[in-house]
Amino acid sequence: MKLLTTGFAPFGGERINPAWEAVRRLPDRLGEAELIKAEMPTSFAGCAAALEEACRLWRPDGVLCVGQAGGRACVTVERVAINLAEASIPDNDGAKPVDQPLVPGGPAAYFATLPVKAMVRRVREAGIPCQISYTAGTYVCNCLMYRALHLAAEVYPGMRAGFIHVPYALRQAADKPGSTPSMSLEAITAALAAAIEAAALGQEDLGTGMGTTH
Ligand code: PCA
Repeated sequence: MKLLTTGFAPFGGERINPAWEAVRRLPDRLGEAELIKAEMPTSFAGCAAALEEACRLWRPDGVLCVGQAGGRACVTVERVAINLAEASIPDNDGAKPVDQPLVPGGPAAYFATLPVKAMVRRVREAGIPCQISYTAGTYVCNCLMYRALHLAAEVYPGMRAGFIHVPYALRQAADKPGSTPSMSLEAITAALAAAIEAAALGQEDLGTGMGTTH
């Protein structure tokens, strides 16, 4: 499986983005996956254009995008992307959309088409805390996940897509309040590797119940 794996540029005053730091540390081959790595601009418009260009160029069988979720304590595999751009801080191009659809007239939401539960289980088996998330937010990460799934739906049938959010790296949390959760880049990279190995098996997702009660 040719898997386009992306991470974002730093944003919001951070000096690094743990998503791209971990993605760029991954090997070029992982199990059944041949990885193509690309850094995405943290910009609503820019990431959509960069993703379209990368898909046109590489024709991947799958797309796994990775982003920073500062404040989350574990690795989270996203289940759903929504057709909404609503920013509380400007993106790296200064855009701050409010109540905007990402794709006017597009579906309200898309579910991830990578095997979310199998990925979560594999990351946990690697000894790293991991959960399913049912919201990728309304900022640039949700935008990229929605765009990838929309591109698959409209242009590249059969291309699977999904998204993983990762916590701050240790060094980002070092000068934040003591209760700020973080994870080592080594652990984040190992989590991505485990998730990719599961995704690259190309199987249907597990039938196990994993949801939340609130
Ligand atoms: N995280 C942001 C955008 C880029 C990133 O790494 C988000 O969760 O939307």
